[in-house]
Amino acid sequence: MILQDISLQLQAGKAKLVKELVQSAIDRGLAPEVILNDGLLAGMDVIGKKFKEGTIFVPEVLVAARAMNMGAALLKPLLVKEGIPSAGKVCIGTVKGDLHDIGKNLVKMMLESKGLEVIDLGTDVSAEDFVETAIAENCKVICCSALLTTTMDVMGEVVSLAVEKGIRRQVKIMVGGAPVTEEFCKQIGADAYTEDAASAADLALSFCQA
Ligand code: B1M
Repeated sequence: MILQDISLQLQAGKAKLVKELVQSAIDRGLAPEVILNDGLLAGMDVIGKKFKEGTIFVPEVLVAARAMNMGAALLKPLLVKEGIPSAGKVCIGTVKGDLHDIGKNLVKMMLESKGLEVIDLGTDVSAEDFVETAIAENCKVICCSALLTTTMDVMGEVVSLAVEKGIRRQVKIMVGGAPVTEEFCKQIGADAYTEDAASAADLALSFCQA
C-alpha cells in the first residue's frame, strides 16, 4: 500500500524515495489531503512517539522532517490554488524560542489553499514581531504555533501586546501546536484554538469574512 510506504520511508528518512512515492500517489489519483494525512503525517506521528520514548534522537527526527517537507512541497500546488484574489491577510509564525516549523508550514499551506494572503514570519518570532506585522500589514488574523511547553507563554504575550497597542478588537489571535489546548487558549485570552491545520484554515477564513 503506497500510503504505508510513504509513512515507512519517511520514518527511515529517505527523502528522495518519499518524494518519488508521493509523486506516484499523485499520479495514481489519490487525493492530496489523503496523501498528506495518511502518508506523511502518519509517518511523522510515529517519529514523534519514538522521539518521546527516547528510541530515536534529533538526527533521525531531522532527516524524517526533511523527507516530510520534500513530500509536502509536491502536494502544495495541488492544495493551494494560485492567482485567486486574496480573501484576507493573515500573519503566521512559530513563537520565540521555538524552531519547530513543520506544523506551522502546514497551517500556512492550508491558509493559502483557502485564498488567504499569508505573511510567514518563520520561527523564533517575538510577540513584538507578530503585533508590529499585524499593524503594518493590516492583518485580520495572527496565527501562533508552539511545540514546546516552555514557549507557549509567548502566545499570552502576543495577546497582551495586542491589547497594549490598541489592535485587540481589529485582530483575531489563533493558537495551535501539539501542547496547546482549548483551556490554554481561554486562559491567555486568545480567540481560537484549533487542533489541526485544516480547521485552523477554515476558522481563519471565517474570521476574515466576518
Ligand atoms: Co522537537 N520536540 N525538539 N524537534 N519535536 C517535540 C515537540 C517533543 C514533544 C518531542 C518529545 O516528545 N520529547 C518535545 C517537546 C517537549 C515539551 O515541550 N514538553 C521536543 C523537544 C524537547 C525538542 C528539543 C528541545 C530537543 C533537543 O534539542 N533536546 C529541540 C528544541 C528546539 C527548539 O525549538 N528550540 C527540538 C528539536 C526538534 C528538531 C529540530 C529535531 C525537529 C524540528 C524540525 C522542524 O520543525 N523543522 C523536531 C521535531 C520534528 C519534533 C517532533 C518529533 C515532531 C513535531 C512535528 O513536526 N510534528 C515532536 C514530537 C511530537 O510533536 N509528537 C517534537 C508534525 C507536525 C505536522 O505536527 O507541529 O503538532 P504539529 O502541527 C500540527 C498541529 O499541532 C497543528 O497543525 C499541524 C497538523 O495539522 N498546528 C496548529 C500546529 N501549529 C498550529 C497553529 C494553529 C492551529 C493548528 O493555529 C494558529
